[in-house]
Amino acid sequence: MQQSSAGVSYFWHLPANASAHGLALDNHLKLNLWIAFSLLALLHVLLMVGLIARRRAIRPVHKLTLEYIPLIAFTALFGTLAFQAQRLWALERYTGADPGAMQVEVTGMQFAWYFRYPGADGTFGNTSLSLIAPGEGNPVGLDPKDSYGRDDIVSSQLVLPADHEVDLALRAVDVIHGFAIPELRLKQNAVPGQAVHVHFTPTAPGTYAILCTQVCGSGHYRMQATLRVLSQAEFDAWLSAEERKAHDAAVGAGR
Ligand SMILES: [Cu+2]
Repeated sequence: MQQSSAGVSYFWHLPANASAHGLALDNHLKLNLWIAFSLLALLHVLLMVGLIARRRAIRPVHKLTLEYIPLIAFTALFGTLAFQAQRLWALERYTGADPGAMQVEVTGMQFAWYFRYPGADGTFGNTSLSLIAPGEGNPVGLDPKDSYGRDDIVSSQLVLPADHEVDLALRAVDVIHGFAIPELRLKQNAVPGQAVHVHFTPTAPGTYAILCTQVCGSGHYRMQATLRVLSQAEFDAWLSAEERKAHDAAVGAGR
């Protein structure tokens, strides 16, 4: 379908895809819409034929033709579509993350998103709900006694390298929030008490809005963050700068 200069398909009203898995989902969505549209048109034609035929009092159609054959055909059609959708979304996004995928933890709270990277040691430090204090620079509740947490990087922006798989662990500390990035064809609830993993590969460098898609309270409308997808070299430079900041903060706090 024709794309505008901003990358929006006018016919389908979809934002330009920026993930490795997005094209297959877009194609499946379009296939579903074409099938629904075709069936709508076909059933209207059949309705008209039925109305005209009844007036002419032709012989009745056999029950097998009228009921069972369409029933079996629709069951097979929608069963196949549902099975394919389940494979594309539930199976591919939630299982089988690459062992080398980058680990990032996402925390949703009324009304902000925070992103945590494990730092140079590759291990997340412990967190505790009782230690959460956004006003004091500890929005995810990092435990200062845990040495693994000393190099953890906490950011209000999600920054990722292009063409590298990322494994997100979604958390929520108060109510259910909806983590959504339309350009990455990604949407998953963050549920208190759970760490929901979803993995994907961003492909197009750029800046994208991260939205909350669950009405989570009076400030829901402003619960937004930004995803920046960078080249690998730019990402490495950003990560080094953040690691230095985290180290200086830990030294300053006497950790
Ligand atoms: Cu929210």
